[in-house]
Amino acid sequence: MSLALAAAAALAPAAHAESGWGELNLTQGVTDISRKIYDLHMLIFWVCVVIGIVVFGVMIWSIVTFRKSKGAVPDTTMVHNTKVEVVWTVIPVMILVAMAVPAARTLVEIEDTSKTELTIKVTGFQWGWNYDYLDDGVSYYSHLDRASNAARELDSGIDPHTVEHYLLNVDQPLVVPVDTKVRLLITGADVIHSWWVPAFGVKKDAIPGFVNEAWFKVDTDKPGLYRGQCAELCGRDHGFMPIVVDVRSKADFAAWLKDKATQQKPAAPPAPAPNAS
Ligand SMILES: [Cu+2]
Repeated sequence: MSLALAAAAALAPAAHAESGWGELNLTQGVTDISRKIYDLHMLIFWVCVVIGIVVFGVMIWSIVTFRKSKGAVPDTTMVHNTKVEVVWTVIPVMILVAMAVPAARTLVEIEDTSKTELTIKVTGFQWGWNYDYLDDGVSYYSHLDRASNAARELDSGIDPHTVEHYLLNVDQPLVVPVDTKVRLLITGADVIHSWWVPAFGVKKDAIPGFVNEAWFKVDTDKPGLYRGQCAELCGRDHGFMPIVVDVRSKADFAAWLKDKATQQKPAAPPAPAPNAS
């Protein structure tokens, strides 16, 4: 048991590396929540490793030590033995309860959408996303970019490998500031979609008639482009509605939002609600 834990401790830093075997692991993401989800994943992973080593260890040891050729005689009192039954029920229950505590703590944090600084309504539709900055009157659609769209067509003659970020690029990304608690109100316009950006630790269903909440707060030193996809099989073009989030500094974001708001002013009043067209 202690040997397994020592091995776990020795191997743990390797899992953080972004190359070699580390690439097989989850990424840590760029938000506090995504890191907590990662830590939770690692904790449960090592609990599973220890359980695996202990169970297989006992099993292999018993098979080798009590084999027939060494004159072992089956112990029939072990069958339906109450003591044994109680022990191997109580121990797993205790392990499960112990794992549920940190998991519940993280879940509560994920669901806590209080004290948000910016609210954006996200509407999934066949096939793309609509982003609506509720407090600023800015609203626009985000579709698969032209290069990917041209290459994906049947007999297009374009090699997808030549298209940068093939099927993972959009015409207009969602723009958000760093170090800001952004609340997303996620809904669907036609069928169920799911807004998923792994680096933020956010994956939430976009269901027609429901408004789901999610939030993220990107680290101050991690502006950049983050990509995701629709994570709910939503029909023919499910694979062609990627998500790109452009995380900018607070000043850059404010300038962008102001620009966008003045651009959209004349067209804004007649639009009653985002509609799939
Ligand atoms: Cu979808």
